[in-house]
Formats: sequence, C-alpha cells, structure tokens
Amino acid sequence: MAEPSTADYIFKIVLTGDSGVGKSNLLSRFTRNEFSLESRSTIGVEFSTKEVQVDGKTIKVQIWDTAGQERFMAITKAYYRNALGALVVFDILKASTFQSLEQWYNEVRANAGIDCCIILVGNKSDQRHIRAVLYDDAKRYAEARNIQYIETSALDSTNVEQAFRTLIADIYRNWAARMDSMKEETKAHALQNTVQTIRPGYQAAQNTQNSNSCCGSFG
Ligand SMILES: Nc1nc2c(ncn2[C@@H]2O[C@H](COP(=O)(O)OP(=O)(O)OP(=O)(O)O)[C@@H](O)[C@H]2O)c(=O)[nH]1
Ligand SMILES: [Mg+2]
Repeated sequence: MAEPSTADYIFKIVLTGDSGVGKSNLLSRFTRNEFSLESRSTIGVEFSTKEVQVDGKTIKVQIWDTAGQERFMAITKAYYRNALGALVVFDILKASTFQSLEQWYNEVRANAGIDCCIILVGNKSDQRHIRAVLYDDAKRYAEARNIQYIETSALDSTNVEQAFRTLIADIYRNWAARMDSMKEETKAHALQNTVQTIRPGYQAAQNTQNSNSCCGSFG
C-alpha cells in the first residue's frame, strides 16, 4: 500500500507548448533524471509527482503533461483546472514554437486563471549554436508579461531543476501569504469561540478561485 503523503502542500503544475519542444523530457529529467532521444509524442494526459523542500516545508508537486497537438476543449479545461503553475515551453531551435507562445499563454490564462504562476522556458539550450530564437527576444516577451524566462536543456540537464524550482518557489510565495492570512483568520475565529480547523497543506490546490494576483516579480 502507498505511504500516506506527509507533504505540507500539494501543488498542481502543467506543462504546455507546441509538440516536440521537449515537455515530456523536461518532466522525466526533473522527476526521474531520465532523458530519451527518441521519445514519442505524448498520448492523452500523463502526470508525475515529486516532493521538494521550500523554506523547510515539504511540497508535493503533481506535474501534468499532454501532447502539444492535443487541442480538444474537453481535455483543455480539465487539464488546467486547479493548476497553480504552468511551464510554457518553446524550442529555441524552432521559431514557430516561439510564435505559438501567445496562444499557449492565453490558454493558461483563460483556463487556469490570472493567478496561475507562469514561467517561460526556452528548451534545447545544448544546441544553442544553431538557435532560431534570440535570447533577448524571449526575455523581452517574458518581461512584457511579467514572468521569468529561463533556458533549459532536458538533454544535458542545464537549468531543468532550476526552472521547476523557481516556479514552485513562486507558487509557494504566492500561497504562503494566503495561508498565513487564513491562519490569522482562524486565530480570530478561535478567539470568538468558533470551532474551525484549517489544514494548510491541503487548501492550496482547492482554492484557486479565491485568489487575486501572482508572480509579479521574481527575486
Ligand atoms: N537536443 C535536445 N533535444 C531535446 C531536448 N528535449 C527534448 N528533446 C528532443 O525533442 C524531441 C521531442 O521531445 P518531447 O519531450 O517528446 O517533446 P514534447 O513537447 O513532449 O512533445 P509532445 O508530447 O508531442 O507535445 C525528442 O526527440 C527529444 O529527445 C533538449 O533539451 N535538447
Ligand atoms: Mg510529450
């Protein structure tokens, strides 16, 4: 039988971007330290989990992955529902995947909400000598949307851990403030003899609708 999770928080994160940009390999590199040169296009929706530590808290991240070509609305809505963060990925070797970004960015905003934390990921940096998208263009795109840009290589592992951890830390910062204010509210209720229990660890993923802002800046 599976061990019960001892995580303080559970975050759902989604991967999005055109087919072939390397979403599944970023996921397998981060969660299992694996890479495949001949990976097939993802069929349906898959997810993997990993526990990470932030500020002494254990955070279990559930990372969802689907094919970039999977364009059915029914999947889209369920895929993004309750996502607290998204990695929007393009391939620095392929300009068309950069041109598609707006579509993916809007899809996240429309389905996961304005408070979903987003990080822009330019993947395949191991091949940057033949890059088709300039670093500065991608950086400018991200800055205009107030999100962070990072270049990764799922092949040689560069920045993969950092991309996920930056996003997770950002979600944590965003939610920790809300958790603290919820705790304050709980204290106030307790003082009024109101019986109410809040389990911070399991609130985050269930309260995306009550939020207002996220990810304005990265330290
Ligand atoms: N050179 C290089 N190749 C990569 C990298 N990441 C992925 N690839 C290759 O790019 C191809 C597509 O990778 P996937 O991870 O399957 O891409 P995907 O975004 O999941 O594609 P879909 O599931 O179709 O949406 C595979 O041949 C990978 O080996 C990388 O960092 N560097
Ligand atoms: Mg895939």
